[in-house]
Amino acid sequence: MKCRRCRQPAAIEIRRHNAAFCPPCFEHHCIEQVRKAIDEFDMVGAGDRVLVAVSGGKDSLALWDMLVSLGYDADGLYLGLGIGDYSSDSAVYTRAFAEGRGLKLIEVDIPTEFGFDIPGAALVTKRVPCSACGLSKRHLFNQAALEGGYDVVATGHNLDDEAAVLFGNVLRWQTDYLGRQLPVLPAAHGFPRKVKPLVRLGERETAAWCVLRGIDYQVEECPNAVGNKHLGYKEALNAIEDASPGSKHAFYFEFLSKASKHFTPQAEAEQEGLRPCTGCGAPTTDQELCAFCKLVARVARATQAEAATKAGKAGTG
Ligand code: Q46
Ligand code: ZN
Repeated sequence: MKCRRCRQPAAIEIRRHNAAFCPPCFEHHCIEQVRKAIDEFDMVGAGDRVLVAVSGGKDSLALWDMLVSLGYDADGLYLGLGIGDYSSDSAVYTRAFAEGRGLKLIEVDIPTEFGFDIPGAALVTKRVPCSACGLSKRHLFNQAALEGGYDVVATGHNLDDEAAVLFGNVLRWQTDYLGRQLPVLPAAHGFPRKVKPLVRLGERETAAWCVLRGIDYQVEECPNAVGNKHLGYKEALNAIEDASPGSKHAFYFEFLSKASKHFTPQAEAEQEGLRPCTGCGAPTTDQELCAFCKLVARVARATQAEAATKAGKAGTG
């Protein structure tokens, strides 16, 4: 197989594009896909400061690397979730990447700063860990961006992720989610702009990018991802993609061009009722405290109650 661009021997085949590339032309292909996504959806303007949400995995580190390669002013934000070895190892990969390239990394450690970890929050709320995790990430990404004066928060969601989320939302016709499933959410109501510049790249491509660029990344999945619906949807779509290359791209991009506009009015209406949280000032549709402040208060109450029970037992024992 020959490289589509230079006719040298190819190293990676991208069936979706009916193309194969040698290593240097593959890097060019990835950068062009990111450039195209940014231009097509007006993701980042001239002079914008970008905060990249980095997890230590292949997608977010590849994204940070690509944005810097494209000349953007991009710093990283790492959230310590307190998920055992997975979190401590992810932090090591993220710091090594930033230090090795002289990039600025902001770290927010949830256990240190807010007194809980994601597994603990899941126990208290009696919900799956991803619920407290997603809520905390959204809140803390917004907060860090606003505090640091960033215009844009960029996340490493790739085509496989977005197609799988779309698949799940369509299976249940979750119209509120469908209205917000866009590669760009504009800045509004005190939220920074949110962008997903990797929507034109699949996860095989981001993994290959990391290998070619010598980026060491966290290969392990979060233990809480094992067996979740999202992975099941990815597998189902992979089977369809194998039989019919290009299906994922068509599913997601045709949704954006033909269907998403039917769902955005509902999502926009929900944004109208926003007011500042009485605890932290973040915009919220809830009464008084935002969902994150409620979570912090709830975990603190549970921890105090547990401590009081223990002290009581020690006193009577
Ligand atoms: S949401 Fe869930 Fe992820 Fe958080 S708890 Fe792990 S799997 S890290 S993308
Ligand atoms: Zn709040």
